Amino acid sequence: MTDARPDLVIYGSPISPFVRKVAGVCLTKDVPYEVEAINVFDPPAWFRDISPMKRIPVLRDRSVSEEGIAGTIADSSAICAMIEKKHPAPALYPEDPMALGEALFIEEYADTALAMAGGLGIFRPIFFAISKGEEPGLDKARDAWANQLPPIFDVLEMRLGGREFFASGALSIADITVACVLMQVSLVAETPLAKWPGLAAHFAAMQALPAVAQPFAAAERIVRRALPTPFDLT
Ligand SMILES: N[C@@H](CCC(=O)N[C@@H](CS)C(=O)NCC(=O)O)C(=O)O
Repeated sequence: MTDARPDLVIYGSPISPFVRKVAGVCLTKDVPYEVEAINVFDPPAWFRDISPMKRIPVLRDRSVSEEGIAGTIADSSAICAMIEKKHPAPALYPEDPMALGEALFIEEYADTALAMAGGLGIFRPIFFAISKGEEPGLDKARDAWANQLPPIFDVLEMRLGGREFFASGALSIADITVACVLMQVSLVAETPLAKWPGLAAHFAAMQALPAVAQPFAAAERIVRRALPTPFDLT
């Protein structure tokens, strides 16, 4: 009897933009994976061993080990780089050294600055409050939309420079990451980007990619149960 389970397991939840980023990379490369649900705020003891910073996602490659720390990688960026090495086509990391550096910088910028403003500034104050039966933190979210995100959008707009992709003229880890992290805002609020036309076009194109749309749809199904309509933060 053959084992039909995929080698790759993503521990986490599609509500995490970093889980969706890893899923997006797998889908782009047509690599089978499954998501095993972990509540990161109350994880089982074994999960703490494989996630030293108590964060999702963690990847397990069952072809390496089915249990323990062996075969696991914490952090979405490390995970995506590992998947690229194991499944090189289509390449999501530019060959050219400078373009590679640019793509990795945009990935990091989205993972930190954009995730901080959009995730901690907007998604959490709204969704976490609603999930607990509390009033959504709309003042905090409106402040993040009005003050924290515009300078970040300015940077992304400038780096795109009217191009279709952030680096090397092709889809890369940078594009997938920006889209997945920005879509965290879309889960709970409208994301009007008219002031940043290049970013708006990029965002629309990325949202239309099945590899980005499919994990987002899984998150949306969960979020819409508690929040049927995203808020207008303007
Ligand atoms: N740099 C990490 C960030 C992961 C991260 O922050 N994940 C969030 C969920 S979106 C988390 O696990 N948060 C747990 C917590 O805040 O306690 C990565 O890219 O994987």
